Amino acid sequence: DDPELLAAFQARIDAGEKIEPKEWMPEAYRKTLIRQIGQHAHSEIVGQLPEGNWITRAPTLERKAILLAKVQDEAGHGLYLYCAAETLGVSRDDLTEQLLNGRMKYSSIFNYPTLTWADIGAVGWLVDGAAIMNQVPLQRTSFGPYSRAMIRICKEESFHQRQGYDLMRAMATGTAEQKAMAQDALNRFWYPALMMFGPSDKESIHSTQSMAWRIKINTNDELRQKFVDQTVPQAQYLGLTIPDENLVWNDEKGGWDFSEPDWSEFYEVLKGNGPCNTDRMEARQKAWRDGEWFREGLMAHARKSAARRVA
Ligand code: FAQ
Repeated sequence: DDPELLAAFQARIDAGEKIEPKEWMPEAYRKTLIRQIGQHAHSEIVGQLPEGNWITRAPTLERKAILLAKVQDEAGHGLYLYCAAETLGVSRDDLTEQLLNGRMKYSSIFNYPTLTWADIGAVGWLVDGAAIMNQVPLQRTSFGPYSRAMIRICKEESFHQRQGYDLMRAMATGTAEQKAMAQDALNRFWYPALMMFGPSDKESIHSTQSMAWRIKINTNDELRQKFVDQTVPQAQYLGLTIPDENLVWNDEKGGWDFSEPDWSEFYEVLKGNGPCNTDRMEARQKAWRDGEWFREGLMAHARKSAARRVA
């Protein structure tokens, strides 16, 4: 890339301007955005699976309607994000193919199973809670279409987080058995939720460049710390215990000290060796195969309508 163009581009970023799809951008900026937005879109789509698993078994009609609406919202988020990625010159089919052949990732968190109904509460409270912590700053990301998608997504995401917390509250104030289920869900989801923010800053390969381009606004560790600080009092209010013996308030930094997740587990999950990686990919492969006749039908219909307009 021409150094003058690069300098002018960086100056626009530093001035807080939004970059729009048809404007000049460095190839590496475009590639980073496709990677991040694409992964984010795939996460929303794959993220429907752990919760979809409980729609038929929700304990009341009200909880079922809420869960159904939430899972539908996630599909919508995936679609906004695929549209944002498409403005960078990549097609949705291409992105889907890259997910299905393992060249693109989705969030590690969705490779963990939802074993009990309390897990649905833990997903809303912790997984959506972590997602919002990461996505609120992304509303100010430098690429216009991504930033606008984030504004809409964050509104829905905060409803998701609250429904999760409300479900946990119902469980935690229920029978002793229900409270134990809530605690067990917290125990299993705590560290995987911390991993959602990505590796520690020392290990994060993309952070420095992505922050210089304002694709990312905060480092992985900054957001993880904010998430812990927000979540500890919420757990205390529920009367649940965060599964970390090293959790202690640090007056000096004005935040909680906490244990790092087991990073070797994180990298194993990324390599495809998490508890549900195979199931999740098989479910997506099947959905793609099962949808083939429908995609073909839509294309045939589009061709016919176009021909009719010409005639
Ligand atoms: N899982 O250098 P960094 C949701 C990869 S929320 C898998 O730090 P970066 C809502 C990373 O891609 C979840 N891979 O990377 C919902 C890179 O590998 P690569 C989705 C991860 O990009 C709730 C390598 O590790 N949210 O879906 C993870 O600067 C409930 C090195 O890492 C977003 O995607 C991980 N957790 O920072 C839906 C938010 N962490 O690509 C349904 C947007 C890192 O070179 C139900 N994304 N890696 O092969 C971001 O903010 C960033 O991409 C980070 C990672 C922070 C995730």
